[in-house]
Amino acid sequence: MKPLNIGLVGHGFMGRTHSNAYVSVNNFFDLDYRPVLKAVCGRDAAQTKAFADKWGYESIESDWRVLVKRPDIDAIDICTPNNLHKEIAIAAAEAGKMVLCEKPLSMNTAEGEQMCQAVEKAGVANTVWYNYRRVPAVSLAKQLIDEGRLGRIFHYRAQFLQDWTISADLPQGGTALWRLDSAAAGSGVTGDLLAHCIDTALWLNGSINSVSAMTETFIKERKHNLTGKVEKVGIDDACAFLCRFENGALGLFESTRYARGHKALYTFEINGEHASIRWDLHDLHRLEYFNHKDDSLIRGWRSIHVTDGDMPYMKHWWVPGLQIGYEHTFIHQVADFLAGIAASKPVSPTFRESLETQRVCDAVLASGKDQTWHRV
Ligand code: SOE
Repeated sequence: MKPLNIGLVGHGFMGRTHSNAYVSVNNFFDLDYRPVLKAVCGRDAAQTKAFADKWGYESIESDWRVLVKRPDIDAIDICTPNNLHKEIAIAAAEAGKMVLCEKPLSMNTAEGEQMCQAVEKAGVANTVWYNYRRVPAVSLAKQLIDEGRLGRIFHYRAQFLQDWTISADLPQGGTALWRLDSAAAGSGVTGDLLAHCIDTALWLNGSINSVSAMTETFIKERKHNLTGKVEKVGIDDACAFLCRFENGALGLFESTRYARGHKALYTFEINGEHASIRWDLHDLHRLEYFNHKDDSLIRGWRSIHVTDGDMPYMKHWWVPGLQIGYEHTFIHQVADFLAGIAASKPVSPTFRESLETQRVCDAVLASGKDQTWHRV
């Protein structure tokens, strides 16, 4: 196996999911490449060292500018807050490195476009970690739709509900709470959660043409961890939007961090002419399927346990009936990325494909502001 030397920037929650994927992937997938954990980069030397020791990174860096220039690094993996994605990705591409970037691609479309141009000009492999595509049940949904089993699609409905920011005492900004700080995150639930729903929707149901959104910031001021002062909150706490897809389907999307009782409830339902499907992250190994062509006496919603070897990704895991979870979606993305570079083929979603999600997010946020329909 050829080594692929990884330089990871950032070692929070996503740094862990990606590192776990790198160390596990070759145990389950037969690939030409093997990720080597060369270096992890972080601002706090003690924390970065502890992370490196835990996951097996060979070295640490405190400045990503040094990391991206290291000749022993092949691929830069960006797990930082969103406001650093652009600068790091462009510098990495200019240094000839492959780039794997956490979602969302960028703070906005304009930044994302610059990132696309940088990786395209450098001709380096690139991908964005929209991991939910690679839940086997979600990949199966894609297969069923592409096979035409749903027929014409009329409705696409998705929600991503959380409740972790309800307390007005929760500060914004800094290590764990940068998602609440618009300067670091760009937006709130739109870029953080709806971006997942939009990525899946574009993949499953094609382009979105126009959107009409409402956004709300329920807690208007929060103490800022970096300045110590109470500051205006610039993110959207909740967002709901209607949309029209290119294929004529109507879309309905909702996301909030104020849905008491819901921690990470990502669900979608798609209604077609012949069949419907729905999926729920809390039951991620199941795909619900209703086929109108079934004999009417036994017609009803069936719950497909997506664990058989002929279902997407599952032949690489255990035996039929034994399910896998959240962390495996990242392993699948690494496996696909490594197979892609071996075959010199782009790995979806590329930066360019993810820019489409960014465009929809921008249109949603603009519509939330002026309360009119926006074309994407
Ligand atoms: C936010 O809480 C978050 O961690 C997102 O940033 C992730 O992308 C999502 O998968 C789970 O929720």
